[in-house]
Amino acid sequence: MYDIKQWEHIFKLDPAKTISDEDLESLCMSNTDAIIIGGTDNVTEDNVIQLMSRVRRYPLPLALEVSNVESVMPGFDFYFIPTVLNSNDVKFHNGILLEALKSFGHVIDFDEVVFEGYVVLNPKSKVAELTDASTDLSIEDIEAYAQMINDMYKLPVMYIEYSGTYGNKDYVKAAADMLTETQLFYGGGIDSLEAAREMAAYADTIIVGDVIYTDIKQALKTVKIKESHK
Ligand code: 1GP
Repeated sequence: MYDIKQWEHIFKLDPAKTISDEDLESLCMSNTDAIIIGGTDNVTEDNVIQLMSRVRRYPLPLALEVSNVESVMPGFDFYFIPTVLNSNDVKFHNGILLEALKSFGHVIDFDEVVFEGYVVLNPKSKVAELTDASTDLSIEDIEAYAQMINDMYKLPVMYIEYSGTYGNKDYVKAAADMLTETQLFYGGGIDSLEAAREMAAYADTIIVGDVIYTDIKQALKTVKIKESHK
């Protein structure tokens, strides 16, 4: 069984975007710890199943980050379930989840389910717009969210999400300093090894997305954070 706690680096693939076999192979054969399939827009049963079967040729853990109930399917090692704590819409806290549990609660293997406490911080990102997130947060807000996630909800993962833009490392550090049990994920705008190193100094796990589609070489270089840790 895979141990998520050990993961330092993850590539996140968007099923709505196109990737060549060659690029996919180089990502899967890099030293990354896992692949997540997930996106905000146009995630369908069709494009998820296609990408899943392509990634499954390679021997690394594969997770689905669930964005809608329609595109959930068996065959993944893990199911990452976001709850967006700074969303103003209860649907993105537990509303979608309630519907999903009513339909599928009896068949879910909860050993494969990882609940992620999201804090969305880029106001221009699709995820912030979709979830109506309050992104204008102070360091004190971040610390309180970290405490909420670590000490009260006791979620396994806190995800600081700057999707599409590089974040404020002081915020990532503030969260990291509060967490004692919860694993800290950081994602957003990592487009070089330097950026990856900077965030990996605070976050337990960094997530690299967009740059895969704009500069595959730089994307691959981000995996080198793992060498410097050992
Ligand atoms: C998106 O956190 C991930 O959900 C990664 O962000 O696409 O900006 O790399 P980027």
